[in-house]
Amino acid sequence: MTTLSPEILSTLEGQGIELPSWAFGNSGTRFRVWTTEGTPRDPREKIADAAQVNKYTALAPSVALHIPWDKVDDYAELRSYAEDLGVALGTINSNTFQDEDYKFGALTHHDDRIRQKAIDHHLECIDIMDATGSRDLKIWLAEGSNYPGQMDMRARQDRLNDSLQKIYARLGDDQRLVLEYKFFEPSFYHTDVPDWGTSHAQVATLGEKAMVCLDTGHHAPGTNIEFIVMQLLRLGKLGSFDFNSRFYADDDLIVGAADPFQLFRILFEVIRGGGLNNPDVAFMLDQCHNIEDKIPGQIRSVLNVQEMTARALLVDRAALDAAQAANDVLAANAVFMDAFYTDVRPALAEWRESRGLPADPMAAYAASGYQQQIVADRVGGTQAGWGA
Ligand code: AOS
Ligand code: ZN
Ligand code: ZN
Repeated sequence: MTTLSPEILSTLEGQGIELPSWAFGNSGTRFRVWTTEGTPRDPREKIADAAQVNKYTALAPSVALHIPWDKVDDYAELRSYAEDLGVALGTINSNTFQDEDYKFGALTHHDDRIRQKAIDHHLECIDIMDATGSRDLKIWLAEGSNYPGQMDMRARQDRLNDSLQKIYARLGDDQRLVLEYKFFEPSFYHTDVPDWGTSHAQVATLGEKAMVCLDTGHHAPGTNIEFIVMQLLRLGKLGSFDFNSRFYADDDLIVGAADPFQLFRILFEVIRGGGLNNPDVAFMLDQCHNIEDKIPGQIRSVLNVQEMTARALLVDRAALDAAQAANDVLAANAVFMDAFYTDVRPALAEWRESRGLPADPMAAYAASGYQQQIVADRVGGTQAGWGA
């Protein structure tokens, strides 16, 4: 059995991956939102489910909220509810994609009233961050156009920058703003923040509390995502990850499910660039579980990240450096692949047990009866879902 060194194990012990509250709600595609029994009916139940993931893995110490989906009257109360369950409230995600006013833009809109409304929504999100103790405001914008000529793309960049300046000015000393990019959808001709270069160009003008958020599902097929990871780390501007996996577009499937090797390559560059267990680089999941049970879906996801992190930590750096310096193409590639092909699952299971965690968190959750309990308990009321 492959063993993991004490250094690797202590690095893994420091790993934390934030869970999205919306992963516990119902979700779907453009064609249908699927419902599952036992789905949370309010933000507290989502947090309770997220705490289960942490209970069985010790990998998920915080939960990201989405406003308005997770709107409550008393955020301080929600914070202590979460803390009692052993999790913190994390990133606050704004939402400018479901209000009719934002049909033609929000932070980029040419109508000052609508643009101010979108800015105010972000200021409200920062007020919420003050109450929840959250550090990060994550902004993903669904803005763009569908037809050439429809919009003045240049003016929209200028208005976006002005809006972001106003939001940035409201951040506290220990708070940050992360700007997520996505190459298409829901707009199909142009998107106002389509790529890391645009996100970087915008946040670079704001200041050091503004960073780029990289969602692994937001790139064109074939994009070398690990190169972007390397570059943003090099520039000190990689603020956070939204991890998920995709076969086609923004599929939001379980991270590491579609392409474990890509996840390994990304994590290798994170380690190379000093981004692992670095508070400046937040690890989050941005996923939906349309057809599988949501809590085990999230458990599987954080375990996948842990497993690929362990494999990436196994890369023999000295041997890799030597092979690279000697231009030994095949040796360098072999060092890399040896680590990727190493099965670390038995070593991780043994290590978990040594820390009082279940060797197999998936099996332990399934045996716990929690799933049956929430199915029985959560009848009536409206199930939370994507957009509710
Ligand atoms: C949308 O495609 C993005 O990935 C965002 O991170 C979004 O805020 C999230 O999916 C919740 O809606
Ligand atoms: Zn995302
Ligand atoms: Zn997305």
